[in-house]
Amino acid sequence: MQATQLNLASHFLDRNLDLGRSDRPALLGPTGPTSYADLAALTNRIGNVLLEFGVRPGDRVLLALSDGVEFVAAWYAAQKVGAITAEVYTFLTAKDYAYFLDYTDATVIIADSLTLDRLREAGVQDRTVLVVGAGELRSNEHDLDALASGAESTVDAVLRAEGDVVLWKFTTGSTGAPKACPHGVRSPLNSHEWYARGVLGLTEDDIVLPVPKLFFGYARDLTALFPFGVGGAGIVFPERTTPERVFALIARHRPTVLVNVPTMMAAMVAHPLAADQDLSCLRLCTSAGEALPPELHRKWDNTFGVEVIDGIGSSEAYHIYISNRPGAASTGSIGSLVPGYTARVVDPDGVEVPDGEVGTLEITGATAASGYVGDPAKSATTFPGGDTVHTGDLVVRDPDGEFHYRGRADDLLKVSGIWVAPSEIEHCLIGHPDVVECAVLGHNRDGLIRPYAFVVVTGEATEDDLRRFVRERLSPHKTPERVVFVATLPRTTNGKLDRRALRALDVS
Ligand code: 3SK
Repeated sequence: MQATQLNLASHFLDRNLDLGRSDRPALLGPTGPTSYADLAALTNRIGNVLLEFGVRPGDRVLLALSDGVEFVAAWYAAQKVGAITAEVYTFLTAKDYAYFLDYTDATVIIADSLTLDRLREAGVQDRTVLVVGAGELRSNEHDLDALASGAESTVDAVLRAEGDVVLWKFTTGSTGAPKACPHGVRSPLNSHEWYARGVLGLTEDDIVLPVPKLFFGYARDLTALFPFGVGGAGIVFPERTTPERVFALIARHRPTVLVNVPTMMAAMVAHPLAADQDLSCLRLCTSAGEALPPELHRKWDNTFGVEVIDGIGSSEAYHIYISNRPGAASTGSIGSLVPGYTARVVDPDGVEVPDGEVGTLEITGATAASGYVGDPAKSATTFPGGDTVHTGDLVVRDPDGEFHYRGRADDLLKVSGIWVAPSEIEHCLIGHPDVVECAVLGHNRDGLIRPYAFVVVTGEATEDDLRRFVRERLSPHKTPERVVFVATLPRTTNGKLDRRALRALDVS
């Protein structure tokens, strides 16, 4: 779908009022449902507040806000007045916030009592801060709830043209500072059509529960954009996501779609009350953000019996571009191309490799970002042009068009002169009944690279047990030289493994 002049708030939110869905729930939150009419009115009120504080088309509005109705309304409000939205995690340090403030150059920040102190420490005195649930405020800070309740409930939508940037999606920064991928209206529109409707088959009967918080585009779109595009509903909750909370939210709201990540799937499966849960309301559970080890997939199937739709996406390509299909999901495969995308699997010289061989995935489609904000050198390698994204992901494509994930190209280890994908060792280890999570890194010992495994276990398994387990299943050079037991694996804010932090652990 090609957009000409369009506003995302009109398209995804307001259109529901014209279609007779005013009273239907758009969001289900801690205090009950919020109808499309109420959400649209709150959006307009906040839009008027943003205009009052001088927000103009193309200005960045930074959301450092807990999940809730206000998050969604503030996001659409910024869209409605033509601003560019950017969202950040609510548990960042002041230093991280300083980075994002500087990088986005946002003049208006929307915060809440959770983030305000750290934003102050980061230095927001020269910017306008609109605070949800305000306490005591400084001269540049304003009570958003009070201002919005006194504002008009209608506001004109600013139409955005095809080349206009309307939102920034941040990369996770597991290998460097987070970078923003700028997107125009076509990215959410096409992704909604191709993935949400085309692959997941979202309808107005769907209720979506996200495991990641809404600052992560994977969750935000699947909770507060894509369901709205069909008149469905999303669930919002401000607390951190835990297995207990996911179980409680499922029991309370009876969602039909669970937007999940492998780490939470592992925690849910390992939970002592897993077998008591009634997940029969779920028609599917998406998995993305990280590779889903086949053994974890099997444990999930055996425990919950809810079909997992594993897929792969990125902020660079906007959302998910390869996915399994409901009713035909397979274990050990990330699925096939989402309609609308084409792919090449290439060697280091950019030459296509035959099906069945490992290569780096290049994905092409009309949801690609235009580059990274402020990083022309990295943009040139990741975005070679023509709506193509060089993903850096290693995959194998089968002759039938199914893709298999083989890890990140820059994670490969050369052990005893042979290339080893850490994911192969990880997938083997997760098959051990005591292993809940694991990650494998290359450790430089006297100039030689050796695989080291970091594991989270529930049972009594020893280092020797786990090394033996791998040795009995994989070739000898893949046996981890050390198995390090950790309480948790370090994660980026988006829940992906933080390899930099893992590398920094003292394993002597
Ligand atoms: O995995 C990701 O990074 C991602 C980013 C944006 C949208 C969807 C996904 C899975």
